[in-house]
Amino acid sequence: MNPNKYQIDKLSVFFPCYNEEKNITTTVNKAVKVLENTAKEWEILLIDDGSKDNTPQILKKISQTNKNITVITHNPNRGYGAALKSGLYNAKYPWITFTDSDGQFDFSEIKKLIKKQKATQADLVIGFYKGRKVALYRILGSKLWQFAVFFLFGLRVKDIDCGFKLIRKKVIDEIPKLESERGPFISSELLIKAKKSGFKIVEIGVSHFSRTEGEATGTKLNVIIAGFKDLIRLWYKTNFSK
Ligand SMILES: Nc1nc2c(ncn2[C@@H]2O[C@H](COP(=O)(O)OP(=O)(O)O)[C@@H](O)[C@H]2O)c(=O)[nH]1
Ligand SMILES: [Mg+2]
Repeated sequence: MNPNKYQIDKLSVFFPCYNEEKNITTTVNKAVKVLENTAKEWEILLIDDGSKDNTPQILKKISQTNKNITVITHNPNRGYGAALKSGLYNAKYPWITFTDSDGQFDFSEIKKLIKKQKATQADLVIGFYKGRKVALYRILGSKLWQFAVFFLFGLRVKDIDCGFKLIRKKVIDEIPKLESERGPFISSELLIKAKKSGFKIVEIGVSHFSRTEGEATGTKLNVIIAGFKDLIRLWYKTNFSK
């Protein structure tokens, strides 16, 4: 085996999963294939966030096939932000990456993110969508959200909530504790806190595909309201409390 084939020494990968029985096996199999040729040492954390379908049983089986794969379970469901926090705070290696478990991203593009990190020495390499495969109203909603984050926090990125990122673990260890649970604010919160702590963020285009199986939850009203509450809470804390 050629030891120089690897692009990175140690990498933690995690996938947030909510009712992904039809997608998760393919997602993990693809990721393992990529990791075997990309990282010398790696782990995959599968975060089951109180799924109501067969996801828990499937995750258990997958984790029994490979000692590098672990399942973290929330019961009941806490939300996307909470799932991301479980992944970020339980990852053990110096670099952490995550993406969706529903097949909407191509995990092999992690190689591009690693290359970009090496070229720029960034602390966070964050994706932006090269053509996001969701309905137009969702793209407009995201742009509005992105403007609110720019207006309130001065953070300007191409896609505030693109679900593919590579992060130095040091960022997670050093920024103030992440608080978002239910809503989509977690991605903004992470970037706002990382930028404020002086970490370098660079962006890279990633492919996006339509969801072919399962259901998206990001457009539910309670999820959107929770996101706005988190946004206002952090803005208030940043500006008015010590
Ligand atoms: N843990 C957790 N993951 C979720 C939740 N909702 C969605 N996800 C996962 O987060 C990823 C993105 O969710 P999705 O609903 O497809 O959002 P979209 O791609 O923006 O439409 C997928 O991998 C989902 O399984 C949730 O409540 N908890
Ligand atoms: Mg999705």
